[in-house]
This record gives sequence, structure tokens and C-alpha cells, in this order.
Amino acid sequence: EDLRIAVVGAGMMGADHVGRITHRIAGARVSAIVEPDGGRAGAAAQYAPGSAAFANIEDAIAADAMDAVLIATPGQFHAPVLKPALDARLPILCEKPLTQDSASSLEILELEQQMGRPHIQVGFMRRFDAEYQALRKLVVSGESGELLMVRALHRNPSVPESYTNDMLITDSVVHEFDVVPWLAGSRVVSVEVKHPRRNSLAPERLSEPILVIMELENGVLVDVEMNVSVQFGYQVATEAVFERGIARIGQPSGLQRWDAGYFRVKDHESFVTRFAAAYDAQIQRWVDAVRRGDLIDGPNAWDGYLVALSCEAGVKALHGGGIVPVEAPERPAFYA
Ligand code: ISE
Repeated sequence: EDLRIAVVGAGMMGADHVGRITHRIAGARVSAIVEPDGGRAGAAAQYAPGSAAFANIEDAIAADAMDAVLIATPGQFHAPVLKPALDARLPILCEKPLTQDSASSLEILELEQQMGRPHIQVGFMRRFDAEYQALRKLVVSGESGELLMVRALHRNPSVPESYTNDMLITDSVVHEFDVVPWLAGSRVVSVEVKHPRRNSLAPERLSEPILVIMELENGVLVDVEMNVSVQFGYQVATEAVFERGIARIGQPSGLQRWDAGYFRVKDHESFVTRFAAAYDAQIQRWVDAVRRGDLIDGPNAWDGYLVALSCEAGVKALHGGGIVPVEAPERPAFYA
């Protein structure tokens, strides 16, 4: 029996996941699309023949329309979907961020801990990217010695109108707050934000690019160039500095062209193409875990909570807070 998934939110990411589940994921199908905007719901439904449409999660739960939930709404709408889905004891894959702040994330953790075992996986898909995995393997192996520094580039061609200045941290650097500690095996202890010259091509409401500096507990220093108006394409690349060498991931690897005296390589246009294989792997492993009864196979809600704490520090730093410490409680055994 295929796992019946309700996809909640049929925007860019939700629609992409609907197509992915229908065409590329084994053992699952989209049984419901939960989306209040009829136009978006109808467009996504074309990629999920036979799926039912609901305007809200409560109606979908009442109709017993799914075995599991994939939440792909904008971040501020995650908590109102997570709560009823947890109440219904459904396994959940929740796109990042878990919720908008650490207090609401903590509420979700408390609800989840009443359920015997974790039900929520958070969509930090970079952990499923083959190059990030290779880099982590190199760190763990010690082959190049200890990791000293991480230099990260996070560049978007542009962002939608709904993207606010704080989202530089909560929607974008949120990924580095998860993936770098995972790579380095150490948590974030402080965050600082520096402002270079502003890009005049950035929308008026945004002061960017920004340079985010994070310090990890093991002393590794990380700098992130967060830049969302680069115009030319989508780039997420990292250089890791070790005692005995350097490693790089995320270099353009598409079509190479020589013409008119230039050498050019095709780069990505958006995260949907750059991380397509990572999204596939993430969702396939989640589906397999749910069908086995393990429910999750990837970052859990505690990881989402730690990231929310880093994001709060990041937003404070963005607003002129200087070097902002991040304090995190011990990981409970429930989330080991
Ligand atoms: C977007 O929400 C994502 O998750 C992308 O991975 C990130 O690169 C982008 O900056 C965010 O806005």
C-alpha cells in the first residue's frame, strides 16, 4: 500500500514536492492537497491525479485523507498545521524553519514528547546533498586533519516580495545554522552580522548583502556571505579549511561552453534545481522511514529548535546586537 501524503501549501516548494512524490518517489502518493488558494491548489493537483483538495488541515484530518503530512507553507504558518497534525498522531515532514521562533518551537517539542517517539522531521535538505555528505565524511575521517574554518556562500538571484529583511536570517541563513554544526560536529555559540556596502539592486526593504560570522563550540569559525540579489543565478558553495588541506563543494557543474573568447559553465537558477537530488533523497528516506514505522530519518524537531535559537541570535545581531551568544540546553534523550 502506498503511503498517502497530504501536501500542505502549494506554493513553489509545495508544488515541486507534489510533482516529486508523484513521479520520483517510490511507495507514496499525494492523496490530498491542502491549500486555501484555489488557483494554486488546482495547478498543483495536475501533478497529483486523484488527490482531494482541502482548504485547511482540520478538514483533511476529519476526512481521514492521509497517513502522513508534508508541510510546505511559509514558515509563519507551520505551527498552526503542526499542532493538529500532531494531535492526529500523523508523521510529519516540515519544511524549514520548524516554527518562527524558539518559544513556539518549544511548544511543539512539548506536544511531540507526549507521543512516545519523534514524529517530526525538519526539511533541512542540505544534509541529503551528496557533496555535503562527502564533506562531512572528510571531516569525520580526519584525513585532512582538524577542521579550522568554514567559508560559506549563499547567493540567490532575487527574492519574492514576501521576503522581509529578517528573512535573510530566518529563511536563508537558517540552512547554514543547521548544516554547518552538522558538518563540523559542534553547535553554534555566537553569531555576529556585518554589513558591507549595500547592493543598490536589492529591493528597498532589504539591507544586503550581509556577512554572518558564527563561532562553534569547538572553535571553528564560519563566515557566511548571504546575498539575495545577485541577479545571475543561485549559488550555494562552501570551502572548508583543514590543518592539512582545503575542500570545496557546490561549484557549478553544469554545461561548459567555450565561445567568443570565453569559457562558461552553466550555473543553477534556483534552489529547486540546485537541490533537486537532495530533496528527492530526503523525501524518499522519510517515506521509507514512515513505512517501516521509524517515522523519521533525518533532522528532528530538536534540531529545528536549536536552529530557532541561532536564528533569534542572528536576528538580534542583524539589528545591531554585536556578537550575540547562543545558549542551548542539553539535548533530551527523546531526541538522541
Ligand atoms: C529559501 O526559502 C530556501 O530555503 C533556499 O534554500 C534558500 O537558498 C533561500 O535563500 C530561501 O529564501
